[in-house]
Formats: sequence, structure tokens, C-alpha cells
Amino acid sequence: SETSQPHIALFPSAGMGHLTPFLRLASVLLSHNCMVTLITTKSTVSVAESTYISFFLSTHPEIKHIEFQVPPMQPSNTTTDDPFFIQFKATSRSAHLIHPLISSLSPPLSAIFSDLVVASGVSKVAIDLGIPNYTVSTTSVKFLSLMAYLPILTSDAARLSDRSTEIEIPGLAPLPISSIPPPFFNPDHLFTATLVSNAIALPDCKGILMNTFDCFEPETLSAINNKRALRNLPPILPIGPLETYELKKDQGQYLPWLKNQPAESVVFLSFGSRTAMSKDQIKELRDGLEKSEYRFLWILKMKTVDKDDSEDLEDLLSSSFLERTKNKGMVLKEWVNQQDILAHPAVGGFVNHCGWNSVMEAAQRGIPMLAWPQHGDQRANAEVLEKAGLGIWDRTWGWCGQRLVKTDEIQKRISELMTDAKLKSRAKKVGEEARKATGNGGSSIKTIMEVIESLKQ
Ligand code: BUP
Repeated sequence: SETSQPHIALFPSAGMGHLTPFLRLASVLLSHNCMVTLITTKSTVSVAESTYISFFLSTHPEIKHIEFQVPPMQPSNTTTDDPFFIQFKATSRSAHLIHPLISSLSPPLSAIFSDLVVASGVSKVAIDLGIPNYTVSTTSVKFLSLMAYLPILTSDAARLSDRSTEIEIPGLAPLPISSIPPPFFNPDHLFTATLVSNAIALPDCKGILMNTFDCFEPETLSAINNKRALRNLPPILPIGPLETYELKKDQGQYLPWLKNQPAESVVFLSFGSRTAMSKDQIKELRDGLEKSEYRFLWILKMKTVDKDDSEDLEDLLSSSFLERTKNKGMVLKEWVNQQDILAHPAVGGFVNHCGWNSVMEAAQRGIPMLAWPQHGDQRANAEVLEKAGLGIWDRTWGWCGQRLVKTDEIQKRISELMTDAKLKSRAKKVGEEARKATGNGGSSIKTIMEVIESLKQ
């Protein structure tokens, strides 16, 4: 009957890293017989986002789509020019305006699942409509705990200015200062301010749905869920690794190429959808990769936003490099289907920036990672994946642009990634645990089923 079919609105925020888990969650909900309404902002920051949204909707005509026109920001805050941070802020401060768009939906909504950066506005709307709001957090539990603690941290000027120590969140393992994103030391930074104003609303949510699984970061998870830390948080609900869904097949030559490579012989390098390294760093990476003598598939982005990426690969890498390595490797600057690449048996290691979706995609396949975090949550994430046994991380490499990581260091770590048998077997074990969590009767499946059950009435 109609009442046994919950109707859930999903409201992601900007960037592929935020959109991807929501679309994956949408397909999980549909497969459990829920109705889904997807709320997206009227224009997206990247082309990748709008392409994925349209393709997803075209393959799921049963989803209702609401386009939300976000009033643009005045370009007055000068703490950042990152278009994604600006869009977070714009969406955050207008989130309450979704009220009239969703209050008369039929059948009425049973719940709203929304991004952390709209928690404040959406939780008020949810209270008004008398329905639960779940926050979907798109990062590690470790980094979530830091964001949840940010209102306290940023209100304590003395602690913020003391850069010599670790950040201690009572009840949790301390976080080294070097893992705290630099903007967090400035309470006026647009990104920090946006997070703080929404983190204070987390206690109003019914639960925090996370793309992770029980045994990937057990300590942080149990400290929070057993009320030994951050006691005002609602339960954290691990529902991952969220299954990948059918994506638009691109015309890329990489799949036929991968097919011709021996098992586990290829290093796959990608630094996410919003990271661009400096040209000097790209050259060191190029040389380290060549010196390592491994086969490689390298996704190389030169701009933060895909729209303006017109740089030429030959200019950047030199035609002689491309010529010398043409039988050994492939460098691409276009959008690829990362989930298909990681699933390919030829891939033996993953050099990556540690965006949380990428970490979960590697975990699900048991692919060892060489962590090369660049910004934001990525150092905290690197710490988590290293501890879980999924990969290695050289902490001295620093944040993006902090120092030039040299050819020889890169060569050495890539060789370690591809030859360390212990690392390989630990990563395979992580893969088995991940698949157990999402298999029949697995912990993540149980958790999402319980949430869905609770919304039926
Ligand atoms: Br690039 C790229 N193809 O070419 P993360 C990324 N992806 O499928 P990010 C592709 O986008 P934030 C490409 O598999 C992952 O699901 C990738 O999310 C996919 O990093 C997603 O890994 C990227 O979380 O996000 O985009 O840097 O910085 O917001 O965490």
C-alpha cells in the first residue's frame, strides 16, 4: 500500500564528491521500494555534475526532480575564490527556501536526506513538516567528528592560535595539527563559517548516514555511537560502501587498453574532480612514474573546474614522454568511469587524493592505495585508510603545493605500492570486509533497511 512506501527527498550539495553518494543512495532507496524526489540546484558548478544528474534521471524516470534556484552570492567574501565553497555557502544560506517546493508533494514526504552544508536550513523545514531529517555525510567518520566539533574549536581563539599541539576532541584519538585543513584556523573563512553554521544543527537530525562500513574505522564510530565522544550527535549510520550504479558509458580507449594489460600490473592515478596540481609537481610525478617502470593509467586534471580545462597534454608532459611511454601508459584529461577502472583486474594500485568516494571505491575492490591527500578532509581520510590497512601514506608530502614532492620519492612509493605483498593482502582483506557489509545480511544493508522500516507507517 501507499503508506508502506516511504517518500524520501534527497538534497545533495555542490561537487561530484557530494553528488555521487546521493545518487548511489537514491538507487539503493529505489531498490528497496521507496519513492525518491531529488532536489538539485538550478545550475551546477561543474559540467560533470549536470551530466550525471541528467543521465541518472533519464535512467530513473520514476524519480521526481525539483530544481532549486539558489539566489547567487555577492562576491564580497574574499577569504576564498573556490567556486565549490562559494556554492556551499549560497546553498546553505538559502536552504530553508525549499519549504514551499516540498511541502505540497504528493504523497507527502516521509523524510529528507540532505547534505551537511544545508543541515541548518533543512532541519528547520523538516521540523515544520513534522518529518525526520537525516544528514548524509560524504566523508570519513574521523573528519565528520572534526566538523561536528568545529563550533567549539572555532569559538576558542587560544586553541586556534596554538599550532604546536594536536587537536584533542574529548573521547577521540587526537588529530595532528597537520591534518587540520588550514581554513579551519580562520573562523571567518567562508568554508569554515559554512560548516560551523550547519554543524550546530547536527543534533537536530535523526541520524547521520555515512558511506563507510562498521569495521573500516571502528574506534571513532563506537566512541560516538556509544556516547563516549560528541554526546549530542545523533547515531552515525554506516551504510557503505554505497554500491555503484550504471553510468553513462564513455567512448574512452582505456577499457580496451586495460584489457590488454596483465593482471594487477597497472598503476591507476587520479586526484579527484576538483584538484589541480602545479605544473612543476605534475612534472615530478611524470618522471617518478616513468622511473618506476610500471604501466600506468593517469587521469590528469589541470583546472579545479572542468569547464575551463583547455590545457594541452603535450605542452605539459612533453611529446617525448608521451612517445616513450606510449606502449606502457595512458594519460587522459577527460572524465573517466573511475568505478569501472577500479573494478578492472589489470589495476594493481591506486595513487589518489583520498576523496572519500574514491577511498570507498578502492575499499570495495580491495585495491591498495598510495594516499596523496591534497586538501580538506583528505589527510584525515588518509589516516583512516592507512590504519584500516588499505594503503600507504607518506605524511611528509604535505598539502597540495606545500612542497614539491620529488621524482625519487614518488618512484620509491609507487614501487612500494606495487610490490608490497603484505599491503596487497591487507587491502584484499579490506575488500572482503567491505563486500560482507553490503552483502546479504551485512551490517550496512541492515542499517539502511532499519532506517527505511522506521519511515513506513
Ligand atoms: Br576525476 C573523476 N571519473 O574522471 P571523491 C572522478 N570520478 O568517475 P572529489 C569519476 O567522482 P571532494 C573521473 O569515482 C568519485 O566517485 C570518482 O569523488 C568519480 O573526490 C567521484 O573521490 C569523486 O570524493 O570530491 O571529487 O575530489 O573533494 O568533494 O571529496
